[in-house]
Amino acid sequence: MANNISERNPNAPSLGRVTFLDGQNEMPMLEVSTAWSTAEIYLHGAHVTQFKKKDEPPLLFMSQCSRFAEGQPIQGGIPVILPWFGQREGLGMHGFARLKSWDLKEFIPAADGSVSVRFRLPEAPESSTFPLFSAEYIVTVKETLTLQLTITNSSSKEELVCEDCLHTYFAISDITAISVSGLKNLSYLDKVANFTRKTQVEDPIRIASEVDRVYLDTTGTVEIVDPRLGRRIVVGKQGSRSTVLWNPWITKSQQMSDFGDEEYERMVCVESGNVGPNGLKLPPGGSSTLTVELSSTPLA
Ligand code: TA6
Repeated sequence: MANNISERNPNAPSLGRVTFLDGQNEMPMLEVSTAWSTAEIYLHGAHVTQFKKKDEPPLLFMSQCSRFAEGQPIQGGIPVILPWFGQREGLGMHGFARLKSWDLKEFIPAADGSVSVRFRLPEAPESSTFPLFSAEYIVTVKETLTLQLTITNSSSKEELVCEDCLHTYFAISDITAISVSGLKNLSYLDKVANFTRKTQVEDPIRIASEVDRVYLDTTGTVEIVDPRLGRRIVVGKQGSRSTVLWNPWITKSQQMSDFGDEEYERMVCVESGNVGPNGLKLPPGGSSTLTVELSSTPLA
């Protein structure tokens, strides 16, 4: 194995590159380009806003109405949800990690042509309601996109009870044309029906109304089949026991100020994490790593 760039295999893919740019609203972002793909990552929330393979449409959905502002979540891409999922009384929606500017610790153009970028969540006053914890996030770009979110309980005496989720928005041709598989027979909490616990019977799943489901105790891979785009998106994961499937449909889309009224037609969220009954309980010094690998292949 070449131990440095000068000894690289001449047949290896070209080295990846990282470019620092001013993104929307002049917020700092990185553009990562490899032989296979490009990705965009904002320091705000360590938020991946785009991943696109050279011969495919973008993999991720970004709302045209998204805000890019301090203290506001970016709408679309891959929100990093930590240390809680969902609404918390007086604390807001989906934690504070996605609202902070993460510290860029290093980026590594590897000999295999991939690029890994490592971020660290800075100390935050909001975390005073939790035992001391640290979070690191590594984004690896190649022909796939791999995300690794590690949370560590830095407290010497308290248990850290928290939730984590990579809340990925996928770009699709039309919500009525796609199907989602990999969730058959699983138990889920139906947030559209007041969190009623149900069992997934339909497989593959078709979406024709608002869907907001937290599937429990599942470690499996989920696939999104999009015949009109001619592609299959595969969501693989490790260190995750919950999968969330969400589409806001018409009414909720109209109620979201940072989301277009018709944008529900071109997106679906398949989110991977540990939420609700699958939430994390880390002993002092304990850590948990949530890994998600996103890939896509042409439909045969
Ligand atoms: O994960 C689904 C969900 O919890 C929905 O209930 C809806 O509130 C959505 O997240 C909001 O996501 P956003 O990225 O707009 O914060």
